Amino acid sequence: MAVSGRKAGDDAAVSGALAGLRLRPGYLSSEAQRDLLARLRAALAEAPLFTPVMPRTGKPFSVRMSNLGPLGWVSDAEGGYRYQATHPVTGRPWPAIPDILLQAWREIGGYPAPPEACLVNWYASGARMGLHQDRDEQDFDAPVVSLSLGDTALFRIGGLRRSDPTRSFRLASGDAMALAGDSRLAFHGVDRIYPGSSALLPQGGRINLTLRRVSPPG
Ligand code: MD3
Ligand code: FE
Repeated sequence: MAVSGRKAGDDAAVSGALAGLRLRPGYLSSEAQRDLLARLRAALAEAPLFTPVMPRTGKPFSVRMSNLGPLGWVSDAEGGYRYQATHPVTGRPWPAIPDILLQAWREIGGYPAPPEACLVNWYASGARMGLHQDRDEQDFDAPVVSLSLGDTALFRIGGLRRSDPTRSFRLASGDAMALAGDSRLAFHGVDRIYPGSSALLPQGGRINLTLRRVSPPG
């Protein structure tokens, strides 16, 4: 297991689900982080952050989102969670995934087909993401590759059932993570953001990028 600091009391359900988790602290240099941020700002000018809402209830997420690539993840009260080729507000196609992210997918993901979607999550200091599974994709054999920018987050991951025990660790600016195998369907979420923990974003906050395959290759 690539996560260090395992404690007594971690049970088999959690360590099993974490078997496919690979954490790469400091994967992006400061220069690479600034370069990626500049590309993201340009992309977000074309595809502005939107506020997804939960299916049926219409309750808004505290995280704002956008996407890059041929497909993007969206959610609204009527249509629910889904991937689509266009921005829900502008109706335009999503901007391309920058090379630096495609390179991260190749280096960390180890999957023979390119990502189809890159979800951009933007957290203000009070934003969080409740425990959930990512199961809106048709290809669970492909990994999810995550990159973090800006303020540090407290990330939590459990097992394949919501009731399984969880463990938590921090994700800092420049950290990368690949989720494959059992970890691909593990429950996970973000409990909090640590304001002022990074100087990358002048206004504070955190950006998480997740590269995903939606459909099986071929
Ligand atoms: C574990 N994002 O976008 S990144 C998400 O920090 C999401 O914004 C969190 O959960 C964030 O769905 C966590 C790490 C991550 C991403 C995808 C996963 C962990 C995952 C998919 C399956 C299991
Ligand atoms: Fe998720």
